[in-house]
Amino acid sequence: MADTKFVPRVFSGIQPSGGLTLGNYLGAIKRFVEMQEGEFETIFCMVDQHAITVRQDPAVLADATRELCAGFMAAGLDPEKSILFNQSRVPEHAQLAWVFNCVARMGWLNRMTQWKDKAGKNQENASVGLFAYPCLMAADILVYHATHVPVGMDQKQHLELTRDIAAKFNHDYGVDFFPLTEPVIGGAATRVMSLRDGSQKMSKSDPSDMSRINMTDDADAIAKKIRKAKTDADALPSEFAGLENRPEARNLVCVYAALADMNVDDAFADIGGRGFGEFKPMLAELAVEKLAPISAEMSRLMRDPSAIDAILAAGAGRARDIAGPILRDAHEIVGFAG
Ligand code: AQP
Repeated sequence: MADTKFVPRVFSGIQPSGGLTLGNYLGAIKRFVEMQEGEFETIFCMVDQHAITVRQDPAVLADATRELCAGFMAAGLDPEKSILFNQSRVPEHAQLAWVFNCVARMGWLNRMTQWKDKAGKNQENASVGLFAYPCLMAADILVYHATHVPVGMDQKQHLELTRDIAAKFNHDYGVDFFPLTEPVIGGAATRVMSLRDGSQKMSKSDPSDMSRINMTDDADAIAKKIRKAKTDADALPSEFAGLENRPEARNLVCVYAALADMNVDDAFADIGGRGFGEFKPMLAELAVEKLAPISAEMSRLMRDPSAIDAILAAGAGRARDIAGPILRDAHEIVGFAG
């Protein structure tokens, strides 16, 4: 049986369902890099099987996967330190997901807000994969016995479901086999909002490009999007508490603090009391300073797609070395012969 003492291990993933956004960077990738430098074994995945739960253009998906890998590395993930790979290369994820489809209950999945948001009023026409997405996500995590998962706030509910699935599996089969994985949600920008609507999450699949900052945007595009970002007429208050009921202003302040590696209260020493005519150029300058080197490195890496493919293939091999024995043990617990 696999070791059930659970070595400290981080898993997280991002879908290659479009270009990376500032939300993905601040909510997830920046945290991945911090955890890579900590005491954890770190595994980061381009979750291409999640991406096809909604329609993807096959001509675009493979390159989007490579670009995501380039984004990971450009932001500081090192394939020598972290395992980087794409999900479809490691069949153990889908195999364990089937077991979890049989553990999770329909009612649990029906309550997922991402399912409700993405399926909308047209649930009959949504894919079965979109509905079962959280079971595959639980398998992504638990097939490595991952103990910690860094994510943005929007994924908190799916992480809770992952714990419910692990607990029910352990209970139903009378084992202590899967860990109850801890979500790691932190930093000043755990939920980066759309630049056009402070009530909506910044998202790669938002039809409006002006709603988001893409990791591949150049300095002019970043400055323009911040200049045109929706705000209100008032100057910034002197402390964070004064931003209640001002979602767009609050969002820009959180982005500023996260980019500056400050907590929001400290950020007010720089920006408190300023009008948007002053604050927006400060934010644009900081965003360009932090994001331009990442974007330039992504472009450089993307010039050699076969090198990225080699990194993904090597990462998949290392991932399978961990996932294979855990899946075999899970199958044995379930009672599969052979
Ligand atoms: N706006 C955000 N603020 C903070 N964190 C965010 N994340 C995504 N958007 C924000 C975090 O990024 C990780 C990867 O997310 P994903 O690509 O797997 O799926 P998602 O959350 O559905 O991201 P998008 O951009 O909204 O993709 P689409 O539009 O394809 O659905 C997660 O850790 C997430 O929390």
